[in-house]
Amino acid sequence: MTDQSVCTTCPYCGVGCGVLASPDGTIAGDLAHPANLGRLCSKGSALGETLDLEGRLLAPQIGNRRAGWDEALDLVANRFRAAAETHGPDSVAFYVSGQLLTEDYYVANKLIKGFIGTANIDTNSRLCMASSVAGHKRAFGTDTVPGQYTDFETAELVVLVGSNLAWCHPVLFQRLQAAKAVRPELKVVVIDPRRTATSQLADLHLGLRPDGDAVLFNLLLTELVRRDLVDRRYVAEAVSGFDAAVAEAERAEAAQTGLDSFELAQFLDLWCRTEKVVTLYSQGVNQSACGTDKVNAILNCHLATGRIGRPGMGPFSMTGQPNAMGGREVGGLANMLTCHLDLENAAHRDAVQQMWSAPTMADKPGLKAVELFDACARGEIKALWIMSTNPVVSLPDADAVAAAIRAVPFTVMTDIMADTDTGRCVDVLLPATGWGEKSGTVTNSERCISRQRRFLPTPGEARADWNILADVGRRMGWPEAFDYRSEAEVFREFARLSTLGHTFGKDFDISGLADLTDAEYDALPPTVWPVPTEGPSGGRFFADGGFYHPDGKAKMLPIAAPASEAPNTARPVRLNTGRVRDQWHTMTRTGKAPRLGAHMAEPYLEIHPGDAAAAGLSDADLAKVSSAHGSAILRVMITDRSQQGSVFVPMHWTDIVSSTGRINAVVAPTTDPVSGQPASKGTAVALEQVAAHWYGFAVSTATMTPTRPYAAIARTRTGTRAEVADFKLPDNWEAEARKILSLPGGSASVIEDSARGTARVAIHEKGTLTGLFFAAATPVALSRSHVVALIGTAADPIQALAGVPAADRPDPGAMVCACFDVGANSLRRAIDGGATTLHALGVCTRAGTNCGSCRPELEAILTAATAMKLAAE
Ligand SMILES: Nc1nc2c(c(=O)[nH]1)N[C@H]1C(S)=C(S)[C@@H](COP(=O)(O)OP(=O)(O)OC[C@H]3O[C@@H](n4cnc5c(=O)[nH]c(N)nc54)[C@H](O)[C@@H]3O)O[C@H]1N2
Ligand SMILES: Nc1nc2c(c(=O)[nH]1)N[C@H]1C(S)=C(S)[C@@H](COP(=O)(O)OP(=O)(O)OC[C@H]3O[C@@H](n4cnc5c(=O)[nH]c(N)nc54)[C@H](O)[C@@H]3O)O[C@H]1N2
Ligand code: SF4
Ligand SMILES: [Mo]
Repeated sequence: MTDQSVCTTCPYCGVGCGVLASPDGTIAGDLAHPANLGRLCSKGSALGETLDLEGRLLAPQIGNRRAGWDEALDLVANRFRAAAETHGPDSVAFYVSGQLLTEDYYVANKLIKGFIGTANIDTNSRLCMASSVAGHKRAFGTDTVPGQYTDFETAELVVLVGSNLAWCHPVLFQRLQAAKAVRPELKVVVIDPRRTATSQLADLHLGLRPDGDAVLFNLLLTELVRRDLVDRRYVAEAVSGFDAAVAEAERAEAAQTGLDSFELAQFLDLWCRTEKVVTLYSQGVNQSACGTDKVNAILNCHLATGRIGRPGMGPFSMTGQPNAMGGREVGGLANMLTCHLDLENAAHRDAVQQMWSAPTMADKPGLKAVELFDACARGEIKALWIMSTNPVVSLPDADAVAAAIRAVPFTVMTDIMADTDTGRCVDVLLPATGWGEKSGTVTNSERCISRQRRFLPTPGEARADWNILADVGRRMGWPEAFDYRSEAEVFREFARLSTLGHTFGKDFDISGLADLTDAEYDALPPTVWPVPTEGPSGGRFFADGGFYHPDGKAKMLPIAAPASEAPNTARPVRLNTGRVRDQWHTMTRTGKAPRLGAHMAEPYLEIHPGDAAAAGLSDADLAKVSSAHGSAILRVMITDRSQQGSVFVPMHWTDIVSSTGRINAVVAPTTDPVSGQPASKGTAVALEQVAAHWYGFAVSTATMTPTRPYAAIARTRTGTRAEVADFKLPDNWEAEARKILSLPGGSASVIEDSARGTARVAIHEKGTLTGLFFAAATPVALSRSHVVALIGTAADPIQALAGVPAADRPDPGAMVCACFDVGANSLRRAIDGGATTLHALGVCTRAGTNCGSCRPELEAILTAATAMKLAAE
């Protein structure tokens, strides 16, 4: 690292890894950070490729014109004040994000709940953690994750429910993998309807029926009772509701899980006879119409056995975003107050109001995300401010969300990027400083508060989110309450407020940090809360009870099986959605990094061979996926990783990079009745083949945009690449290619074969190949990585149009290792050459030797190659 490197925290997932970052873009893992001990995944390692200013929003914009800050903020303050005065405070709303820093989040909450006087602030955490929050509160009386990351390493059994940890929390996955390598007796069970990179590590993969989780854990509860494994003392002293929970669980029917009796028995037996068990869960649990029930079904089993809060055991809700946890601390959700206090408790409200010297105080829960945008559509919201989230891509029924935003008379968005799907729908854009340019704190999944520190200059006129919010607060008429000069001041105020947590017997207390000097705040090391003024800090919760319901006990809840859905003949397939390894949500940042774009370069539909046959789909076809809400067109990827009846589509593609890949246009806005969290993993859809007239692949030194009925753009090291398809033949292939490639200049070489319906165009300028375009009547079959590598070189255009690598340039194949650009073909060649272990592959090709995110895929390739060899012998 350079001398200028700064210790900061990764802006992506809830693992919350420590990063050493330099202004020149050099990035390394922080050996001293307890979350990662020096490791970084592919996204973290590629952070340096995302820091350029291309596409950034660098000045406020009103409509399409650039404006000064004074004009923009006066407008925002006036319109919000006017809306609240004319239509009441509930006509105003904020929609914020688990990617805001705690300081930003705190100021947003204070402004709207204490000063504007409405709780109409919800966050994208509603789409993410709401069911866990609700489940925790129902069971523990508080929203608290009891355990620590080290529990994974000391457990004897780790059960991952609805979590693709290998791709979504890769560094924690690596810690688990390393622990298992040292202690092979550590067993791992993965519960997920589809096989994933995570199941590669599993001793047992339970491909249960979607939403079969609550029934599965009910079966476990009854098995624990049957085997007399209930911790009677713990239950008597610390738990209520045991009998009712068990009585309901006894109604569970094994058939509802869709598992065969042998694998079910294996799981029950493992869990029952292993004291040290951690059950980690994520969006396969939360994002469901019965998500909160799933959470409580899991918590019930840990409570009944007292396996909670002790080293190596406990339930563990994995947070998604870097500050999902911090948002919960400041009370970011519409039904929460700051510092784990209750919005509906008058004493709590009064105490906060007094500390804030606030003129008013929201006294009833506000609208939850999906309801909030429904209210926008009905005309009930007159002024809306969206910060650090891209709801036109990430909320279900997303086309309706876009229309709802457009229906609000005054809308503002604070973002770092100039052109986003949501930004296209709003009136005012305010430029925020991004990661590396701003400073504050985030809290990760294990309650560890870490500093994000500035190491880059402020670009253009951008300002920190807390600073923009505070300025609007001052302009709305509250100069003293929002008179912050630094993020440290905001943090101290928040820490001071958390003494109220202590006063009211809540667990969230960081009052021990209330007197940090600016220098101490700058130097704050990773710190696990609670941090009270006196007494021990950090640690686990609930080993000896001490819950936060009025009786001090935890509650076990009776969990009924979800009602079975009637078969839907018009839309017979269930749409499951989620993440890919190398993209972050709506791609505004990871989409910039060439090495991250290569892993999965277009939106796809993972489908079982049986479903594909039923829908008449072949590999690499285009398929239209439609629901009652909308449709998307995606590339077909046939695989038995998906179970029959259920397809998987990644959530990341937007209108900025694709014409038809924004999958939330299809997802139904069904929500969990308790938490209000959308069921993003279970929409009924129909599938049909889309027969395009021609299919194409294009690579260019220019920035291409998605202009054809099917198009998906990804970054490359020399420009962009695109997959395209259209329903009509162009009059002239060269003109068509130039339009797609965005290359009006240079000379063209064209090879057309109208009999076979193929056309190939190379554009070259001054001896350099600037664009290549391949079109065919069927999906173009050629090595993408080979073609991509030719752009910007002096390769002969006609030879390049052959599309096949010359003997001296072997085709690397689909990219697997993002750090060293190692493709599947290169790996297979190395295996054929005798590299039959992960280590040997690393020595031969370097694959998997940097961030390690691709190791599960390397193992899968090794296993498949070994199986092929065995079959051949
Ligand atoms: N690479 C990458 N990493 C990320 C993110 C990202 O965008 N990209 N985002 C971060 C965020 S905010 C979050 S919330 C996390 C999410 O992290 P995860 O929850 O691990 O990720 P998902 O892919 O959304 O879903 C996990 C799995 O749930 C399964 N699933 C679907 N239905 C069911 C079901 O009924 N039961 C069970 N048991 N499983 C089911 C899916 O098949 C999927 O494999 O990832 C974080 N990390
Ligand atoms: N179908 C389906 N939908 C889903 C999910 C799913 O699994 N399936 N998962 C859901 C989940 S768990 C989540 S968390 C959401 C995530 O969905 P979003 O929150 O909508 O996704 P992001 O792309 O992370 O959006 C962050 C935005 O903030 C901007 N930004 C980055 N840094 C800053 C900053 O410092 N300040 C400001 N003001 N802006 C900044 C980025 O450019 C980007 O526009 O998606 C949800 N939607
Ligand atoms: S696991 Fe990867 S994305 Fe998550 S915090 Fe660590 S480096 Fe960042
Ligand atoms: Mo999330």
